[in-house]
Amino acid sequence: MSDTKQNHKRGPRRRPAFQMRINTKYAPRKVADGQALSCITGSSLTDRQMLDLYRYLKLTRLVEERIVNLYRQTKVVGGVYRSLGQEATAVGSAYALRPDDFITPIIRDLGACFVKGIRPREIFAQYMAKAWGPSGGKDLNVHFGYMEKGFIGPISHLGDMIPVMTGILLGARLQKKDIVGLAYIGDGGASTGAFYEGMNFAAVQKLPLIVIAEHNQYAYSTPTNLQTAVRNLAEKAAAFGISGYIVDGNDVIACYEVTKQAVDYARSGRGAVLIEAKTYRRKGHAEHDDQRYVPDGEIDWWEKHNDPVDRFERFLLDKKIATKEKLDEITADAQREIDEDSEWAESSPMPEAEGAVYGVFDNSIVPPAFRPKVLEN
Ligand SMILES: Cc1ncc(C[n+]2csc(CCOP(=O)(O)OP(=O)(O)O)c2C)c(N)n1
Ligand SMILES: [Mg+2]
Repeated sequence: MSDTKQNHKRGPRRRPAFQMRINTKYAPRKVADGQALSCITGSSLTDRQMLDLYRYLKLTRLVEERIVNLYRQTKVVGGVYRSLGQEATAVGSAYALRPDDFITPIIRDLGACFVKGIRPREIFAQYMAKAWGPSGGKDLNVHFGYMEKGFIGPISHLGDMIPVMTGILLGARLQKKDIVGLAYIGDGGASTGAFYEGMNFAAVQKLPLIVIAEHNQYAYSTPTNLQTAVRNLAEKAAAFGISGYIVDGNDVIACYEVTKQAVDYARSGRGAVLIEAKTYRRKGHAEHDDQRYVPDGEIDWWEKHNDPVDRFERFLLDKKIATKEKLDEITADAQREIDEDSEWAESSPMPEAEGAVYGVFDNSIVPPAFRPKVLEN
């Protein structure tokens, strides 16, 4: 009996069982006692790009500090959610995208918004609910998007932006657009049904979706081990038959490199990727959270030993990519922009009350008879 016949008799060849593949090339590394953490070497980034990354990291930290200041002066409308200690994940990953690629950030990803081209002045205006902010003073301060700059504003419901980004990528494929989508999710959000449905559909359709699961150890006050049984969020990739990566979320270069690899993979048509970024949320869920549920010494340890900005500074100085003076100059320049921009935002107007009726329906197609009086003026 020939081979062909034998195969025919047995039916189609069975595919081997899915092998769990978690790529740990960029995962956190242990260092010898007493040795300070730095960043990975062997990057494809130029020195100029590295200094660009440094500026984005500092800008994120300093803008958030200014927002906290404004919040304490009661000028902010709504809550303030910091990304303190997590800035490298957002900045490094977004830096691996092209300008026409899309992101959907969550509350810890201000740095990704800067990389996508938003200015501090727009952020300050947004937080103070001013008319010149991206959402024109409407909705929650973190609910804003910027289609022209390639980012989709999140809604509050955890997980829901995963199927939304999946839909965007399916739409883009039908329109023959070559874009990649990067969606961020927290460790808590990665336990929602929406996350599973969105990931599953993207995996089946081989859509170019990259999901960065920011494992910052808490969801509100709940430690991760009390809400998911996996030790590594990357293990969830096995449920969808896609590749999972673990990255040191506090190493900005590792975050760039792992995302770059995932972007190249997704763009070449091989499908979705799940990246788990191991990091730590040094502030409470929001400014009003006093973190009394955090064990003593934990936050101090991360601040002292694993701060993403300190690590990158150490790297840039050790590798002689920049001098201390150069880094101070970049910081002063970012600070200058922040001072100018927060002043601009403070002096900008509050929205007109009538504006509330716009942006809900497409007012250009509402028949005049049904238009509220206010739209006729
Ligand atoms: C479906 C859903 N459940 C609960 C909430 C309430 N909620 C808002 S933020 C949050 C914690 C989010 O934690 P995580 O996903 O780990 O993100 P992190 O804040 O740590 O970045 C919760 C439970 C929500 N917004 N949506
Ligand atoms: Mg979390």
